[in-house]
Amino acid sequence: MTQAIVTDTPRKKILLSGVFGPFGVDDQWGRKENIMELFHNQVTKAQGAASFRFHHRSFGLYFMAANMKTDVNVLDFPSRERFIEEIKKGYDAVGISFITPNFVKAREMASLVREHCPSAEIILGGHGAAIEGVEEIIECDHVVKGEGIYWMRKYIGQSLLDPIVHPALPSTEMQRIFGVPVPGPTASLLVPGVGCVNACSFCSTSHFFGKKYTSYLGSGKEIFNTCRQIADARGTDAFFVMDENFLKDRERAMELIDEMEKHSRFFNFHVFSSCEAITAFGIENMVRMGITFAWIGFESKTDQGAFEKNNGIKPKELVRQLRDVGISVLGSGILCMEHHTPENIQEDIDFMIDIEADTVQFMLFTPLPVTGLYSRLKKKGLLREDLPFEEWHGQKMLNWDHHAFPGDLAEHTLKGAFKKEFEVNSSTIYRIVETSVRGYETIRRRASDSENYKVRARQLRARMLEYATMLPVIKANAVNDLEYQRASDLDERITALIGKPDVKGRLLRAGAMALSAYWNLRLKYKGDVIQPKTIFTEFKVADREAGKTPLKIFEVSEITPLSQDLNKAAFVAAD
Ligand code: B12
Ligand code: SF4
Repeated sequence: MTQAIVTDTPRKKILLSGVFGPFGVDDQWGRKENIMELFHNQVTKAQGAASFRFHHRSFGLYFMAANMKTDVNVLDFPSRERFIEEIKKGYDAVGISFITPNFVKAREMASLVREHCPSAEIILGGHGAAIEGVEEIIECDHVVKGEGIYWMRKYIGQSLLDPIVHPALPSTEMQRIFGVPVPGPTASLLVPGVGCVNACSFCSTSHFFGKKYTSYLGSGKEIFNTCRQIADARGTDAFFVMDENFLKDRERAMELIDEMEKHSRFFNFHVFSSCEAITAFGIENMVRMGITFAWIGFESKTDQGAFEKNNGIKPKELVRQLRDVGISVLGSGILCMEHHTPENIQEDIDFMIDIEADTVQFMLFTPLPVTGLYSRLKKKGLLREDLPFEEWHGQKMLNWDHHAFPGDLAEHTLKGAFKKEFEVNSSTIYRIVETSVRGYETIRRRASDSENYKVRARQLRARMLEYATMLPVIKANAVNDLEYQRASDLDERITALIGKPDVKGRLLRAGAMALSAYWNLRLKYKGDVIQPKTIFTEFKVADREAGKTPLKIFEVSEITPLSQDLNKAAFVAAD
């Protein structure tokens, strides 16, 4: 049954909020390890001043708001006081989006709603909603375990068959390396869909979305049209693709390439994808698609056969091939898995270092609610249910009893892994400059192959020039002699390719040096915590009808068989 649902329900006024800050500090609500930053939290955290400092909005909130025909306000990164001030204005419903480690914050917010806005219904959503029995331990009226747009549409009485709209959003708010802002508008966000069918046992996102993929943009054509509109609105052709396994749908990805080539519009994409999907899609196609960054879960030495997605893959070779064509790789590894002991874990750490990715994420093996791993360890009685949820973030403690890693051994092992990876492979920014040089060297030789390759060579040259500005800063802050030497050699290699920096290039380098000196002082005297700014966005129906929206939004989906299926799924999920 896929007919539209339209009711005469009066419009509701809704607040959608993320949890309150401050973030990344030890207080009654959170922990210092739980930083609201991707790289500094779990990737480049040991790299000192060279760590990437990026803030990302709570994207799901804007997606839901943009797709609802009712007045919705989005409150992102509020303080507790700002949240109270907002709910005192009065709402029919307050949606709280949270993840497991932010459980206590969500519980506090729900009780604040009951106190200051008692007439509002409380809706819990996001990955924290998967916590077993959450409805009993947090005051609430609804818990949404899974996809949110369709649930919200049903809640407000909106037709589920309305086209999906995609807001034009920056993928990052703040983007600095060594205190130097990355120039130009940040890449735009693109959300083609949520979930992944691979269902790796530890994976929260796959399990949360029912081990299936729910597509918002069902075809390559829809993706292309969305990209074109967003790129024109935001003035950048680069996209950060928030999709767990973007290349898995090969047909859709190939159609996107065709569209780009047909219209001579060549976007760049940062993607998440698994080894098996990358191999099936092919590196040549990744170049044609304009992929500049790939996040790949290698997890553990593949010859242990722990993950089907990595069967038969040679990780080191794959990474080398990708970097040789200018695609930076973030390799992800899991530490303190069941087979790990203090004696054998170094082998897996060294494996992740040896693949020579641009950067590495190390995460502790963390069973999170709703995953297969969680059920299995719970059944075995190994889950540490006494450990407060604030600690369930995978960057300090294990939330299960691993007899080989008692006390703080897991934390030490994790710290040691990040430190060694940095010292052996140098800073991530150095490696990213190197990848752009390697890519330019390869692709420029193929520039005459097609218009696509010609554009890709030009893009790589521009990227190389932009990143090369950082080389003096990298040298001045090198972690060891090896990094200093590597950065000096790379600078010479760039000079040999395109000559010495011109006046503008020299000025940019001097500017970067000054900013990095300031950043080092800031770190020394004020510490490294940076809080994201509060963002309040009003999505009003009247504004939308008058053609005014706080963010540009685009109707992107046609009613395809895929979205029909999705509607069926949404009926089931919402009932
Ligand atoms: C972007 C991101 C971040 C950003 C956070 C941005 C922000 N402002 O919150 C950064 C990089 C800072 C970050 C940090 C962390 N993250 Co994070 N992050 C993600 C990521 C990659 C994408 C989330 C996203 O935008 N998805 C796209 C949108 C459209 O989907 P969505 O958010 O899930 O929203 C949909 C539904 O969930 C639902 N929904 C969401 N909220 C609500 C609210 C209501 C009311 C309703 C009805 C529905 C609803 O509807 C939406 C549309 O369908 C996910 C993985 C993933 N691919 O989803 C991990 C993920 C959410 N992060 C996770 C974790 C654990 C963390 C960290 C602890 C770091 C870490 N150790 O991994 C820190 C914690 C930071 C903090 N202090 O809170 C886990 C959560 C696990 C869990 N079960 O709770 C995830 C799932 C990754 C994983 N490990 O599997 N993260
Ligand atoms: S391939 Fe990646 S996104 Fe998909 S289930 Fe496995 S870990 Fe999750």
